[in-house]
Amino acid sequence: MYDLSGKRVYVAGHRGMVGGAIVRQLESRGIEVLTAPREVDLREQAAVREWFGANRPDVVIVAAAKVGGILANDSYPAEFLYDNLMIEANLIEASHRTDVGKLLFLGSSCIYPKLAPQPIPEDALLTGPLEPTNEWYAIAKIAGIKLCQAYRRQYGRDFISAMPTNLYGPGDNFDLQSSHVLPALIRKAHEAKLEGADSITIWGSGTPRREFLHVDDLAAGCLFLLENYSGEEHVNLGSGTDLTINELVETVCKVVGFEGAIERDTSKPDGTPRKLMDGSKIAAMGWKPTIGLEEGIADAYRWFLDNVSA
Ligand code: GFB
Repeated sequence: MYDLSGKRVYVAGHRGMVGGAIVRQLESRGIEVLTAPREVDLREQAAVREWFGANRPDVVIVAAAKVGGILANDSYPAEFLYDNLMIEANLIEASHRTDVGKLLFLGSSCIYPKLAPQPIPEDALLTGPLEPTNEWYAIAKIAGIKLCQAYRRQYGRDFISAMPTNLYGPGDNFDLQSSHVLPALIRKAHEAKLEGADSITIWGSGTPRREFLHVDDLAAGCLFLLENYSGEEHVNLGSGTDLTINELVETVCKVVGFEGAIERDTSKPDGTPRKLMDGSKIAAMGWKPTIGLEEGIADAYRWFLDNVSA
């Protein structure tokens, strides 16, 4: 439907895990990638307008966001709401002004109600209250979906949205305070193994269920949607399988080679009880992920060893 070859693609957020994976995949296909230097603060409307005016991309991928795990979301509600609103509003509006031919906005599975039906279909959006630990981020991401829809309706812009599930992989944030669960577990298990510790401590009860997608699968799904989808409704991007945090801990410990005990700090939040997305919409278009969880964790662990713990 939309051929990316020969297009100049601006990846906003190229320094992050998601943007980095998308850049790798575009470059491997020989597609020209544009990135903005660090000095262009995407929260500043004038700076964003100026960069778009000077660079005029054909395609825009909105992978720039203030992101973090459950504790970061809960601790910094102002930045998670304000920064994300500003970043997406500036990028989407500047794309409209400069006649960008196609835009992909990336959201998050936390846009859905806390107690949404499982697996969560796209039309569960705005049918119930959000999970309180991340409602600030979720509200910003819902606004981004709506901005894409509004510019599509009013101006006929080909702006689409994808909602990824919990992501992990090379380039992830391994800081124990601000990271998501998977990189945190890799770090905890690795350091405990090196120190010969008897146990690691995980947050919450371990019973919440989560779905994980390797970031290279996500990047492939994003390019697939850019080329094959044009519609108002956002599209779920997941792996199709979930597991409990306790099961995830077992898998991470197996990959890392840590055999000690697991302690639970129940003063930390569990968050939403389950978050498995219904991937049938993108599956019907002909896309599916290819990286299994254990294989994907081994890849993320290799990246951690080479880039973080080294
Ligand atoms: O990945 P995570 O931080 O975020 O936590 P969410 C997932 C689950 O893992 C929660 C548990 O039940 C945590 O309590 N957990 C166990 C840990 N040990 C740890 C640990 O050491 N670190 C962390 N971080 N968690 C995020 C949202 O929710 O999901 C974001 O806050 C975003 O907005 C993202 O949507 C995809 O899956 O709960």
